[in-house]
Amino acid sequence: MAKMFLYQLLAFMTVALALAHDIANDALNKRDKRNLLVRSKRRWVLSTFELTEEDPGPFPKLVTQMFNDHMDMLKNNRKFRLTGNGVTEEPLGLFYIHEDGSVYVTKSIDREKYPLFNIKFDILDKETGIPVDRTLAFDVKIKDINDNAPTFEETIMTGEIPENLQEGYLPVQLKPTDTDEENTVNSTVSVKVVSQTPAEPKISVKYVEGSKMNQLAFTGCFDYDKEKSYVVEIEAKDHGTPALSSTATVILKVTDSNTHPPVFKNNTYKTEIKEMESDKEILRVAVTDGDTPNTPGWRAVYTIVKGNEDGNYKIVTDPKTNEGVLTVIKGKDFERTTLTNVVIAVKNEEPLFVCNSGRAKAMTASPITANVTVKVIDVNDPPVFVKKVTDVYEKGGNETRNCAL
Ligand SMILES: *[C@@H]1O[C@H](CO)[C@@H](O)[C@H](O)[C@H]1NC(C)=O
Ligand SMILES: *[C@@H]1O[C@H](CO)[C@@H](O)[C@H](O)[C@H]1NC(C)=O
Ligand SMILES: *[C@@H]1O[C@H](CO)[C@@H](O)[C@H](O)[C@H]1NC(C)=O
Ligand SMILES: CC(=O)N[C@H]1CO[C@H](CO)[C@@H](O)[C@@H]1O
Repeated sequence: MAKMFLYQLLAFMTVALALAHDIANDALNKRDKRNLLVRSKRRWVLSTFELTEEDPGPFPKLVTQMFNDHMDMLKNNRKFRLTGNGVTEEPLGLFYIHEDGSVYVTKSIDREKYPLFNIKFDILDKETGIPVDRTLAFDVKIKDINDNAPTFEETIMTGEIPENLQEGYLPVQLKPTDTDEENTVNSTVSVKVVSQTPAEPKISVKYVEGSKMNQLAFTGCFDYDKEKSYVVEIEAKDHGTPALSSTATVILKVTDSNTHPPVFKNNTYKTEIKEMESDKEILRVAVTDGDTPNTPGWRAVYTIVKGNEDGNYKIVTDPKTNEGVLTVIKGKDFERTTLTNVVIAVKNEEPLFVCNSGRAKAMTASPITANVTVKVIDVNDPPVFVKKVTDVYEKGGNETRNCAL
């Protein structure tokens, strides 16, 4: 095959030369033609030879036999020379040529390190060392075998997942790589979960369309109160024969979400205010919450849902104690009210999350309320009124009385 190609090539070269130098050629002898060829900068790739990587030998091993029509005239005054990758360039001395034109390889080659060698080939005058023909070249392509297992970027990966994560993807991307030849079965990798502890919710590997990437996914819901951490063993396996594989461990840490609503310590409270009193704290209400303290699922948000139609009160959260602080902001008139029922409600900053038979649901739960009875105490003789003495005359009468209202 290589031999035939070379003959065709030489024929072509001769034609090309004849066209380029048709006038000069008549005057040139064969030797001059050869010099012309040598001077040319152009190189010809004769052919590509294939060697399989990690060949066990024995070495040296014959790669190919070089032919040249000048060989017939050699009469032992010519010699061959190889230069280039694997000969005079790294890795040195991998290939050599015997004086009969046979090219040998001296040891096994790792394709993942050296996938291709470009080697130049000259015929020299044995005495002067001057090339007697133009430089030719050939490639040695190293054929892949499945000698690399796919590997994950890290053998131990960690991820944090909020307890209230809706089923679907987990924030763990899996990007295994396989250094065997691209776009072949030897570097095509499948990823799967081989084990997980605890077993629920079920964790799997899902291919993300478009991103050409695998990601962990799950069905069901996590429960921080039951399990706070998961250990997932994953495997990457290539499609070679036999297939090679490797594993990695993913540790998932579950973080608490709002799965417990706040509950008032008391359902009813009593408090009092003095008539017309304002900007005064009148009650503190406390809640208990099963979620992790100082998280949005634990922090309470209080509101007044009833009894504040006139805007007399406000309720805020004490950031230190998580208590609800009820304050009267506008004095109440005794004439109108003596007992008020104020209904306060509480929820958490984060919506309540409930998992019903393995299905996550963000709940809009009915508000949790408590009743506060506010008693407005009548304050006698407020100083402002003492001064305001008014004369009142009895209609139709001639008697004058002083009345303090
Ligand atoms: C994959 O590797 C095997 C040897 O393990 C080899 O025979 C085969 O040619 C390679 N496949 C491809 C497509 O390179
Ligand atoms: C609050 O008072 C209302 C009547 O005004 C009553 O129906 C409700 O049960 C009370 N709530 C609590 C928590 O005591
Ligand atoms: C809450 O209720 C308990 C009894 O359940 C009682 O001892 C306590 O005084 C009450 N606190 C308030 C602020 O009403
Ligand atoms: C001016 C006037 O009408 N005076 C009368 C006030 O009332 C007394 C009785 O309570 C009468 O005797 C006065 O004549």
